[in-house]
Parts: sequence; structure tokens; C-alpha cells
Amino acid sequence: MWIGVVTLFPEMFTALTGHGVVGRAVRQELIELEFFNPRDHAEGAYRRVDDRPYGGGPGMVMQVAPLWRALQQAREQAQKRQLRPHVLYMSPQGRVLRQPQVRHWVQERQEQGLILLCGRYEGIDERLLEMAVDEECSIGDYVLSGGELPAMVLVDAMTRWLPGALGHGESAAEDSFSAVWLDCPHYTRPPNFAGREVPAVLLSGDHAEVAHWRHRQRVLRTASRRPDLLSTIELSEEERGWIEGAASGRTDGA
Ligand code: 9WO
Repeated sequence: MWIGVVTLFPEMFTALTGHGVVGRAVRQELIELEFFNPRDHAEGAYRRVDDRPYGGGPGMVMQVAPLWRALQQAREQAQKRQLRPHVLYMSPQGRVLRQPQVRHWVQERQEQGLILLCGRYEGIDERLLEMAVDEECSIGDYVLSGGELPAMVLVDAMTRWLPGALGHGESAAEDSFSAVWLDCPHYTRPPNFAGREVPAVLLSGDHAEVAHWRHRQRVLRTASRRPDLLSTIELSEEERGWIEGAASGRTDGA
């Protein structure tokens, strides 16, 4: 999957591409990140990319021309690969990112690529949004100092869905959120730490019992911590029973 990133700070992305699952996906060429810096398209001795906002007020606004030229260069690189990428602007004004959207973009855009536009300062000239941006994407309701971290969050989340990106036996489909449920608790050695025991069922070797216990944990955790997610799920009789049992104070599944 080809991803063009328009940013004043391409070096920030080494934090993403130098480590772990995403680093491996880059080395395996499952994802290709290409950077386009508006600074390289700025004019004058100072190579300015920002200017004072019309109408006054604090801070600076990213100028349309250097961004436009950086985007054009990104599109040209995409065209060489026969791609027709969408342009996403990372901004708190966008639709908030959720796992189904991540999966959708991977499936839809894997073939055509994606261009991520990262803003800085107080924002970018609105005319660029009108002329060049297909969608705005938020990773949550807070303001940061730029779109780079959100872009990295999106790339990381998408990478997990690329076939072959996760190690042997791992699969995004089994991760937290993918089946809509929250994740179950995890344990590893030792079996007893400071008097705290690992749940006996996990040491039993009974794979069916383990799977059943994990499923129940996911359901109960979702019900207690993120009840808002339950409205999107069709509960089985058994799942409904677990939740009602927990609500009436029983934790033994009876
Ligand atoms: C600044 C600001 C100040 C007062 C009230 C609202 C405000 N919004 C912004 C703002 O959006 N600043 C941006 C900083 C300009 C473009 C890049 N920046 C950014 C992107 N901050 N946070 C994001 C972001 C992107 C995606 N998901 C969450 C946050």
C-alpha cells in the first residue's frame, strides 16, 4: 500500500517506521511511505510556508501555494504507480476514526493508495481543503500541535490489517475491537506473583474452556466499560445471560 505524506516534519515519522510491526511492514514493502515537504515548494530566501491570518487574530496559517505544489508532486508520484489516491486531511474537524473505518480504508485504498495531509500552526488555508481534500479524519476530540501524530496513528492502525504484516498466527481479526468486543485479560509466567494467581482455567489445558472464558470476559468487559459499543452488537442468548448475571451481582456465570 502506497501512502504519500505531506508534512513539514517528515523526520517525525522515523518513530513509526523504525520499530515494531510498522517497521517490519516497511522493510517487507507491504507499505511504502513517501514524503512531500511543502518547504521544498516554498519561494524566497526564507522559504516561508505560513503567513498571518486575514481578519487578524493570533498565530499563523499555512499558505495554499506550497501545500498545493507538494500535493501535486505527491499525485505525480502516485500516477507513476498507476494509483488514484484519496487525500485525507488529519484534523479535529473530521469524522472520528474507528476500527470499521480503518478496515474500510485498507480494503478500499490498498489498491489506489492514500495521501495524508498534515497541518501545522493554526491550520491551513481553507481554499486548499476545497480544492484538494476528499475527506477529513480525526483520531479524537482534542487539539494537538499538528497532524503528524494522527497520521502515524492511522498508518499504524491500517498496517495491522495488511495481509502478512502481523507475525505468525497473529491476526488483526482476533485483536481487541475487531470483533467489536473489547479484549480479554492476558497473563504470562509466573503463575503466582505477589500472591496473585493466574485464573485456573488458563492453566487447565482445556482449549474449549479457555475460549469460552475469554469470550465471556470480552463480553463482560465491554458491557461494564464501553456499554455504548453494545448497541452495535447482536447479542446471543448466552451473551445476554452473562451480562444480566453480572448486572445482578453474579460473577460466576450462573
Ligand atoms: C487550533 C485551535 C485553537 C482553538 C480552537 C480550535 C482549534 N483548532 C485548532 C486546530 O485545529 N489546529 C490544528 C493543529 C491545525 C492543523 C493541525 N493541527 C492539529 C491536527 N491539531 N490536532 C489535530 C488532529 C488531527 C486529527 N485528530 C485529532 C487532532
